[in-house]
Amino acid sequence: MASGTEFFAGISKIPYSPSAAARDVMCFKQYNAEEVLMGRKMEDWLRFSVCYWHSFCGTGADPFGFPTLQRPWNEGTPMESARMRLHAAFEFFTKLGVKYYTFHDRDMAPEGSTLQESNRNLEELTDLALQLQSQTGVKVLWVTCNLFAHPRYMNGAATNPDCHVLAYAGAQVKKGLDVAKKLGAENFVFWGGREGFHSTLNTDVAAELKHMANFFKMAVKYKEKIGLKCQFLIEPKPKEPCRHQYDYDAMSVIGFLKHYGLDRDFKLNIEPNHTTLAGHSYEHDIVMASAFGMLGSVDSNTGSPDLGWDTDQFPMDTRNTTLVMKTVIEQGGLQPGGLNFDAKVRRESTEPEDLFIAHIGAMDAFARGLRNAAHLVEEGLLAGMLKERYLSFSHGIGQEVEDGTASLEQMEDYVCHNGEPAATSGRQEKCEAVFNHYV
Ligand code: XUL
Ligand code: CO
Repeated sequence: MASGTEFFAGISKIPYSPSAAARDVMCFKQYNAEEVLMGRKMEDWLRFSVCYWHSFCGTGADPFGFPTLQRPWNEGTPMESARMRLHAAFEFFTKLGVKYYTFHDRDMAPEGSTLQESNRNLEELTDLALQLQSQTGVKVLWVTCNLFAHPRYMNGAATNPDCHVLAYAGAQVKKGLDVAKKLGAENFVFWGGREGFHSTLNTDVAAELKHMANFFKMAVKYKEKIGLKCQFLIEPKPKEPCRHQYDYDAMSVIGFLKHYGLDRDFKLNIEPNHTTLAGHSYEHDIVMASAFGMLGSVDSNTGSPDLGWDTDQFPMDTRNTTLVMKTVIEQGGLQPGGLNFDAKVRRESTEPEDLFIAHIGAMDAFARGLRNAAHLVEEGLLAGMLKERYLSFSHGIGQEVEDGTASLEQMEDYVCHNGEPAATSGRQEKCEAVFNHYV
């Protein structure tokens, strides 16, 4: 690396060793980037990405305790450490063999005391990022603006009651879009961290939602103006930090986008940890977003639903990864989105090696999920059972309901001629047993 420092000394490129022993965890046992499954390389189905904020800015600090993770790149002035962090991150990406990364503007470069200074910092750091990208071939899956950490955003960014704050957020997004273009980002994410409220008594909900929609319209317009070709994504989350978040879950965001005529300009970045916080099952929002043609990307992580807050753990459960990859295969892939590890090692996992082990384990869990899902989809047993369950819609009156041409009079006529419908088994346990065969 050009910085001259090797941050992960003693660790070389992670190999694929399918027959390695259980105790060998610094190798892939499932993820074989070049292997072709269902006509596509594993790396192209999975499109893994490492996130900058948890893995390179994270310190292990939590609301109850100080940093536990001693990272050599977090030393020096904010600009010095930003440069070191970038070198460390690219060393990590290349050793791990991941082709994409994601970042917030303020992870990449520190915020200055004015917008102009922040923009200069970001310009300098993204010059270096561009250089490292072309040296290594690593690309940006998505970039996003941090519109939630600075105190100015405490009452919201695009939904702030003060338009001065909204203007600051707009200026920040303008620069973020310029950076996305400069670095060739394939997507741009909006996560509405402070876009919500704590009390209905001090909040004009209708006004805030309209302002947020108009804010997104400004972003769409600027994207078109500068010829930025990336996909826009909104990431739903039901709570944390706000009590009520506007982008509660997939269906709330889809409803919002359709209401304001933005559904052609945005897709969704679904984070399963947020989905379970909304009280849904792990795969629920993946399936719902995909059903509407709106599943753009996945923040691959998991939570501890028994805790009820956002723990951003690495996704290691192969049942969950199989369910996600089943939907991804069924919709023909995630491109230009991918599987971004919005996940952090536990604050007790203090070794630099733990950062590798976490990513390797999660990549293997997804590779295993991909293998399982490909097998399941190729054999078509579940798809056949589903087809059979809805067979009555393939002919006669069912076909007319399907096409939207039927009337209530026809329904009445049909029942008068055919009487009571026969009971049919939903066969849930059979589906579960078949699914388990592949996991
Ligand atoms: C917060 C979260 C964010 C977004 C990007 O819960 O998931 O890190 O992914 O701002
Ligand atoms: Co996320």
